[in-house]
Amino acid sequence: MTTSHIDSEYQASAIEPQVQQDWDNRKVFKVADTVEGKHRYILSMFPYPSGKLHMGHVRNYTIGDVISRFHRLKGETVLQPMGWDAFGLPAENAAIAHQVAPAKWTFENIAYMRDQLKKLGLSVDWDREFATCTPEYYHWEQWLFVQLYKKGLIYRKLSTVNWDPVDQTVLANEQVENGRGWRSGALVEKRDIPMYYFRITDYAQELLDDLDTLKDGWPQQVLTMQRNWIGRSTGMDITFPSANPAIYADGLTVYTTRADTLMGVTYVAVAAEHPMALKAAALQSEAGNPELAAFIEECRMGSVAEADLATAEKKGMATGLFVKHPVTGEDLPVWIANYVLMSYGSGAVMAVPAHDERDFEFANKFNLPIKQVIDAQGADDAAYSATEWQEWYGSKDGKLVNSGEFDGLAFQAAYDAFLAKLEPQALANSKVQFRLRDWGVSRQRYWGCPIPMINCNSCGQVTVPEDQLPVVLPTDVVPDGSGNPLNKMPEFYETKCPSCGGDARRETDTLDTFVESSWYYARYASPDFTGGMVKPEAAQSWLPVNQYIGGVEHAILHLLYARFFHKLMRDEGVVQGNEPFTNLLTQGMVLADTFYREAENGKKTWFNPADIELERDEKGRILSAKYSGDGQEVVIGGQEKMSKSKNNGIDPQAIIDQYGADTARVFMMFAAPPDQSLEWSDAGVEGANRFLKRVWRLAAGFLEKGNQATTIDTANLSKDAQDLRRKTHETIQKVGDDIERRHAFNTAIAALMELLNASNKFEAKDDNDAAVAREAITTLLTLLAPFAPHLSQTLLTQFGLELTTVEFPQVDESALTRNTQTIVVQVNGKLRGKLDVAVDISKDELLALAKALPEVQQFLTGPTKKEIVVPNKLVNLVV
Ligand code: ANZ
Ligand code: ZN
Repeated sequence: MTTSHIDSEYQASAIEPQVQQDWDNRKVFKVADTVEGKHRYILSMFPYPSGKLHMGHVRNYTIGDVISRFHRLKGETVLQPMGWDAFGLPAENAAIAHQVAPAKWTFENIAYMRDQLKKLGLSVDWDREFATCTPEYYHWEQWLFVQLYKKGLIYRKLSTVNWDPVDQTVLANEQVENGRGWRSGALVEKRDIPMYYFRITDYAQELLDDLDTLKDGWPQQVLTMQRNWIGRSTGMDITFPSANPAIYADGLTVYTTRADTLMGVTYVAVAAEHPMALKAAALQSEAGNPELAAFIEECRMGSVAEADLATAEKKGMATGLFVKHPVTGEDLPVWIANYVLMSYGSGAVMAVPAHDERDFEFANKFNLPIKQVIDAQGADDAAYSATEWQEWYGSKDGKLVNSGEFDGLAFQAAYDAFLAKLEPQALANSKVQFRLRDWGVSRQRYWGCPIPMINCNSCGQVTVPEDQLPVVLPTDVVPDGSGNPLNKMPEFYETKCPSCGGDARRETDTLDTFVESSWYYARYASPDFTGGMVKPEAAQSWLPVNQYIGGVEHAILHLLYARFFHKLMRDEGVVQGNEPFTNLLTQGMVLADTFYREAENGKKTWFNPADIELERDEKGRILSAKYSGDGQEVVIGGQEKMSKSKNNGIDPQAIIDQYGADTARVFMMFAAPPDQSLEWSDAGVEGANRFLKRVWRLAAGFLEKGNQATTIDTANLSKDAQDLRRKTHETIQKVGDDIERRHAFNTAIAALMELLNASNKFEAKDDNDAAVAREAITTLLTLLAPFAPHLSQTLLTQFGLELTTVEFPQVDESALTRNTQTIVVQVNGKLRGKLDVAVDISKDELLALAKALPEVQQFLTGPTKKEIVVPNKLVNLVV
């Protein structure tokens, strides 16, 4: 059965290209758009074509590949696709830096990275590959946009952006550094421009509720992050009637989750953009007081990020207007405060400085009254202080005080009582509020999916007719950084209004790139389909994704948007089911050592681990580190996430070139459980490589001997052969469970290492033994295949097995049971001998054998007085 001679030593560089070529030639990982029988869809988050692979990619794609290959061994049809998240800002930045069109840059990167991915040995159906920047893909994104716009699920409204007045361009938040444009250095301004929004808030409740259906398949932590982001809160809208109806007729409505503190309100605060603030500013400006208007402008210029607002220094100004307390009728001043967001609730808060930390800080700063209305119960009888904030002031546990008729009520009773009093006067109603905001998708950028809208002076916004889709993005454009180049291309924007036929202007904004990554998983089911987003039979066959794998940095936005899109597509009749990803695995970070030198001025220079020579003691502990460039010492900075800023990224290509993909894969899977941080270690990589070399030698050594026996006569196995068989079948059981149920790839590999050791120790003395050894080795190679597929395939071929058709081995239950056992024989409690006997031996037989042992007989000086048998363990003869 041995088909050809193989090298006695493992040579990854010799076998990996051959095996990969074989997969390509035979298209062994190709699947059809429709499938019958057991099947599974495994997806690792697709990469952005940044230039080259990093270790995070390698880890992500290896995990997905191990799971895919495992299920293929189990006889299932597995879809594992790969593609490119190809629109986005880095391509435009590269264009500006190197005068190259984003399309060209992107496709060159894709070509390079595709080659790298292939070298990793992924079992991907490459015929399904696509890049999201192609019209064939974004055509259907535009189609969906049009449907949603017509349904009212997309709308247009003014919103504030960062504007760089020198580059004449909109900046993303991360392009603003200390209030200045990252390229021009100009002071950034705020501008209001029209943007398109997806009405994701319409789905807020469903997005929240359906998290419950994912509780067995998703990490708890990710579910919590999604829940918090959606941020459902229940509270009350309370209206404070105007005290100056001549100036401002409507009252002021606030949203509160602490209606119980109503009697403690000492002022109300509105956001700078609130109509009441604007009204007051206009009035004062007319009267020759421009301060309020100036203050509003100052607030508008500040950061729009919510996190910044919460921690920023409290700023405020009185509007000069008043409202009436809805219960007492008392006049309360209306302030503008920078901690109130226009986009949450009603853009106004009832301030209760005694029980809310932000109000407390604000009241102290501006000398506003503070009135305690909740007692200090549960706070060790500590007294309330009007000058120092205590954590428990914000607590809901306590009874009302200083609240007149409401005194003594607890939270819920107080809520009910205020509602009962104010609702009949139309001054209050219960309200459910979500933190989630509608999703603004317009980007004033070139390298993105064109928004399929036309602006007509007479008709307003008109959708591009479906038969004119896709709106194709021109690809031969090199942006220069001064605004969106599409705005300078009449050949792109000049068009006719589909509605009135008059001259009109095509929308030049493009979509947020999160839109492309929100539905790519569905497109993979039928990537070439020209009749819609997904072919119905393909969606039916492959969706939802059974196992999704990716970084925890996508735990909130990407996953939320993809979940939202699945529901949008479902409601459009494109897909079925409510959720796109049944199971989610979030992989941990890849860490590596950091090394640096610190200059006099404290500035650190970081050295790449590849350029560092380590000196170790005999136990392998690092004594010192030297930069190979100058032989001088550097400081050891400890393990950190691989990043450009710490210069501690290790290039996967270098590892693959030196050791091969199988070593890189085995190291990554062995070094840590997939959801934990993985510490890069050269020693670990070498260890993985040694393991594979030993597997190779074991197999090559066996083949060398040329024994062809395959039939195991289980009734006549030596003790050693029985032990090896038991180990083989225990390993099958453990590896299967570790991969499938626990995703504990590291312990699966550890079990394979044990099987290797047991096989190495075993010496075959006859054909039966050789058949047992063959079984152990082919099992080892098969179980190793998900991790080291090139090595496995190459060696299995030598055993007459074909990896792409071989099946995951069956556990032989009978091999797991121990047939023989070792029994200790004592005389008068002292160990005198040992017996290997069948497990089902009778008591009489065992005693007879024990007494017959020569090393025992010499101590049996007379007839035995007592004969003690502890089953499966020992015999004690007392004389
Ligand atoms: C009075 C009060 C007293 C409040 C107290 C809190 C504690 P969540 O739970 O996140 O929904 N709020 C309402 N609208 C706001 C806005 N536009 N900008 C900033 N803050 C706003 O938060 C609801 C609470 O946040 C509300 O309850 C309100 O302050 C504040 F001891 O009302 B509370
Ligand atoms: Zn028109």
